[in-house]
Amino acid sequence: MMTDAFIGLGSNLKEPAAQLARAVSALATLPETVLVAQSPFYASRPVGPQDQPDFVNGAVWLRTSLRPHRLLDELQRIEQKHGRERLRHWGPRTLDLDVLLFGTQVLDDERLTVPHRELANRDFALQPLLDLKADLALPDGTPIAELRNQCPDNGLRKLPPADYP
Ligand code: A4P
Ligand code: MG
Repeated sequence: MMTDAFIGLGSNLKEPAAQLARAVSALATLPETVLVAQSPFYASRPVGPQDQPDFVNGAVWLRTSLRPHRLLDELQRIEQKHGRERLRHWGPRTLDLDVLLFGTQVLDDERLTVPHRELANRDFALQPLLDLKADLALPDGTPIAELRNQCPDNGLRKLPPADYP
Protein backbone atom coordinates (compact mmCIF):
# COMPACT_ATOMS: atom_id res chain seq x y z
CA MET A 1 0.00 0.00 0.00
CA MET A 2 1.31 3.43 -0.91
CA THR A 3 0.98 6.27 1.58
CA ASP A 4 1.29 10.01 0.98
CA ALA A 5 4.08 11.29 3.24
CA PHE A 6 5.06 14.93 3.62
CA ILE A 7 8.63 15.73 4.62
CA GLY A 8 9.85 19.09 5.91
CA LEU A 9 13.35 20.21 4.92
CA GLY A 10 15.45 22.80 6.74
CA SER A 11 19.02 24.07 6.65
CA ASN A 12 20.89 27.11 7.90
CA LEU A 13 24.53 26.20 7.28
CA LYS A 14 26.79 25.76 4.25
CA GLU A 15 24.64 27.08 1.39
CA PRO A 16 21.23 26.07 2.72
CA ALA A 17 19.36 26.19 -0.60
CA ALA A 18 21.96 23.86 -2.14
CA GLN A 19 21.60 21.50 0.83
CA LEU A 20 17.85 21.39 0.27
CA ALA A 21 18.15 20.84 -3.46
CA ARG A 22 20.52 17.91 -2.89
CA ALA A 23 18.19 16.51 -0.27
CA VAL A 24 15.26 16.62 -2.73
CA SER A 25 17.36 14.66 -5.23
CA ALA A 26 18.22 12.09 -2.56
CA LEU A 27 14.56 11.77 -1.50
CA ALA A 28 13.56 11.20 -5.13
CA THR A 29 15.75 8.07 -5.24
CA LEU A 30 14.51 6.39 -2.05
CA PRO A 31 13.45 2.75 -2.50
CA GLU A 32 9.72 1.99 -2.84
CA THR A 33 9.10 5.72 -3.07
CA VAL A 34 8.17 8.30 -5.68
CA LEU A 35 8.56 12.04 -5.41
CA VAL A 36 5.17 13.58 -6.24
CA ALA A 37 6.13 17.26 -5.89
CA GLN A 38 8.45 19.69 -4.18
CA SER A 39 7.45 23.03 -2.70
CA PRO A 40 9.11 26.38 -3.28
CA PHE A 41 11.88 27.20 -0.83
CA TYR A 42 11.45 29.89 1.83
CA ALA A 43 13.80 31.93 3.99
CA SER A 44 12.72 32.12 7.64
CA ARG A 45 14.02 33.51 10.89
CA PRO A 46 15.24 30.85 13.34
CA VAL A 47 12.72 29.51 15.82
CA GLY A 48 14.52 28.84 19.10
CA PRO A 49 18.02 30.27 19.65
CA GLN A 50 18.32 33.54 17.70
CA ASP A 51 22.13 33.62 17.49
CA GLN A 52 22.18 31.50 14.35
CA PRO A 53 21.69 32.19 10.63
CA ASP A 54 18.27 32.35 8.95
CA PHE A 55 16.94 29.04 7.68
CA VAL A 56 15.89 27.90 4.25
CA ASN A 57 12.85 25.63 4.50
CA GLY A 58 10.70 23.64 2.11
CA ALA A 59 8.72 20.42 1.88
CA VAL A 60 8.26 17.46 -0.41
CA TRP A 61 5.36 15.17 -1.10
CA LEU A 62 6.36 11.51 -1.32
CA ARG A 63 4.28 8.45 -2.13
CA THR A 64 5.87 5.47 -0.43
CA SER A 65 5.32 1.89 0.64
CA LEU A 66 8.06 2.20 3.29
CA ARG A 67 6.77 1.93 6.84
CA PRO A 68 7.16 5.13 8.89
CA HIS A 69 10.21 4.05 10.92
CA ARG A 70 11.93 2.73 7.82
CA LEU A 71 11.32 6.10 6.17
CA LEU A 72 12.81 7.83 9.23
CA ASP A 73 15.90 5.58 8.93
CA GLU A 74 16.29 6.75 5.34
CA LEU A 75 15.85 10.43 6.28
CA GLN A 76 18.49 10.12 9.01
CA ARG A 77 20.85 8.40 6.57
CA ILE A 78 20.46 11.33 4.16
CA GLU A 79 21.03 13.81 7.03
CA GLN A 80 24.24 12.00 7.98
CA LYS A 81 25.47 12.03 4.39
CA HIS A 82 25.02 15.79 4.42
CA GLY A 83 27.41 16.07 7.34
CA ARG A 84 24.76 16.66 9.93
CA GLU A 85 26.17 17.02 13.43
CA ARG A 86 23.78 17.14 16.36
CA LEU A 87 25.32 19.97 18.34
CA ARG A 88 22.49 21.62 20.17
CA HIS A 89 18.73 21.28 20.30
CA TRP A 90 17.03 23.64 17.84
CA GLY A 91 20.50 24.90 16.92
CA PRO A 92 22.09 25.34 13.49
CA ARG A 93 22.21 22.37 11.13
CA THR A 94 23.29 21.56 7.59
CA LEU A 95 20.17 19.48 6.99
CA ASP A 96 17.09 18.58 9.00
CA LEU A 97 14.48 16.23 7.55
CA ASP A 98 11.26 15.85 9.51
CA VAL A 99 8.24 13.65 8.87
CA LEU A 100 5.45 16.22 8.99
CA LEU A 101 2.55 13.96 7.97
CA PHE A 102 2.34 10.25 7.13
CA GLY A 103 -1.01 9.60 5.52
CA THR A 104 -3.64 9.83 8.24
CA GLN A 105 -1.49 7.93 10.73
CA VAL A 106 -0.96 9.17 14.29
CA LEU A 107 2.29 7.92 15.82
CA ASP A 108 3.96 8.67 19.13
CA ASP A 109 6.88 6.59 20.34
CA GLU A 110 10.47 7.22 21.35
CA ARG A 111 11.62 7.73 17.76
CA LEU A 112 8.70 9.23 15.94
CA THR A 113 5.88 11.65 16.65
CA VAL A 114 3.55 12.21 13.69
CA PRO A 115 2.07 14.66 12.87
CA HIS A 116 5.26 16.55 13.77
CA ARG A 117 5.00 17.92 17.31
CA GLU A 118 5.70 21.56 16.33
CA LEU A 119 3.85 21.64 13.02
CA ALA A 120 1.05 23.97 14.13
CA ASN A 121 3.57 26.58 15.36
CA ARG A 122 5.72 26.70 12.25
CA ASP A 123 4.76 28.75 9.22
CA PHE A 124 7.93 27.49 7.49
CA ALA A 125 6.43 23.97 7.55
CA LEU A 126 2.73 24.81 7.07
CA GLN A 127 3.13 27.12 4.05
CA PRO A 128 5.15 24.63 1.95
CA LEU A 129 2.55 21.96 2.78
CA LEU A 130 -0.19 24.26 1.46
CA ASP A 131 1.85 24.93 -1.67
CA LEU A 132 2.00 21.17 -2.25
CA LYS A 133 -1.67 20.44 -1.52
CA ALA A 134 -4.05 23.26 -0.67
CA ASP A 135 -6.69 20.97 0.90
CA LEU A 136 -4.30 19.00 3.09
CA ALA A 137 -5.54 18.24 6.62
CA LEU A 138 -4.34 16.70 9.88
CA PRO A 139 -5.49 13.15 10.70
CA ASP A 140 -8.22 14.69 12.89
CA GLY A 141 -9.52 16.66 9.90
CA THR A 142 -8.17 20.09 10.86
CA PRO A 143 -7.26 21.87 7.61
CA ILE A 144 -3.60 22.86 7.31
CA ALA A 145 -4.91 26.17 5.91
CA GLU A 146 -6.63 26.84 9.24
CA LEU A 147 -3.41 26.16 11.18
CA ARG A 148 -1.52 28.44 8.80
CA ASN A 149 -3.94 31.30 9.52
CA GLN A 150 -3.46 30.93 13.28
CA CYS A 151 0.30 30.37 13.19
CA PRO A 152 2.84 32.89 14.59
CA ASP A 153 4.44 35.00 11.86
CA ASN A 154 8.08 34.08 11.36
CA GLY A 155 8.96 36.47 8.54
CA LEU A 156 8.62 33.86 5.81
CA ARG A 157 9.98 34.97 2.40
CA LYS A 158 9.55 32.88 -0.74
CA LEU A 159 12.87 32.52 -2.57
CA PRO A 160 12.70 33.11 -6.31
CA PRO A 161 13.56 29.91 -8.23
CA ALA A 162 16.66 31.70 -9.58
CA ASP A 163 18.06 31.56 -6.04
CA TYR A 164 17.93 27.78 -6.04
CA PRO A 165 21.22 26.20 -7.05
N1 A4P B 1 11.60 12.49 15.88
C1 A4P B 1 10.39 12.41 16.48
N2 A4P B 1 9.41 12.70 15.62
C2 A4P B 1 10.01 12.97 14.43
C3 A4P B 1 9.50 13.32 13.15
N3 A4P B 1 8.16 13.46 12.93
N4 A4P B 1 10.38 13.52 12.13
C4 A4P B 1 12.86 12.24 16.56
C5 A4P B 1 11.72 13.39 12.36
N5 A4P B 1 12.27 13.04 13.57
C6 A4P B 1 11.41 12.83 14.59
O1 A4P B 1 15.58 15.10 15.99
C7 A4P B 1 15.60 14.46 17.25
C8 A4P B 1 14.78 13.19 17.19
O2 A4P B 1 13.45 13.47 16.85
C9 A4P B 1 15.20 12.20 16.12
O3 A4P B 1 16.19 11.33 16.56
C10 A4P B 1 13.89 11.45 15.80
O4 A4P B 1 13.93 10.11 16.30
P1 A4P B 1 16.87 15.77 15.44
O5 A4P B 1 16.54 16.27 14.08
O6 A4P B 1 17.99 14.86 15.61
O7 A4P B 1 17.12 16.95 16.52
P2 A4P B 1 16.65 18.43 16.45
O8 A4P B 1 16.29 18.77 15.04
O9 A4P B 1 17.64 19.28 17.15
O10 A4P B 1 15.39 18.42 17.35
P3 A4P B 1 13.99 18.54 16.80
O11 A4P B 1 13.04 18.49 17.95
O12 A4P B 1 13.76 17.57 15.68
O13 A4P B 1 14.04 20.01 16.24
P4 A4P B 1 13.16 20.47 15.06
O14 A4P B 1 11.75 20.41 15.52
O15 A4P B 1 13.53 19.76 13.84
O16 A4P B 1 13.56 21.99 15.00
N6 A4P B 1 13.78 27.62 12.64
C11 A4P B 1 13.48 27.80 11.34
N7 A4P B 1 13.16 29.02 10.87
N8 A4P B 1 13.49 26.72 10.46
C12 A4P B 1 13.78 25.45 10.89
O17 A4P B 1 13.78 24.52 10.07
N9 A4P B 1 14.36 24.01 12.75
C13 A4P B 1 14.61 23.80 14.04
C14 A4P B 1 14.80 22.41 14.52
C15 A4P B 1 14.64 24.92 15.00
N10 A4P B 1 14.36 26.23 14.41
C16 A4P B 1 14.08 26.37 13.11
C17 A4P B 1 14.08 25.24 12.25
MG1 MG C 1 14.53 17.12 13.19
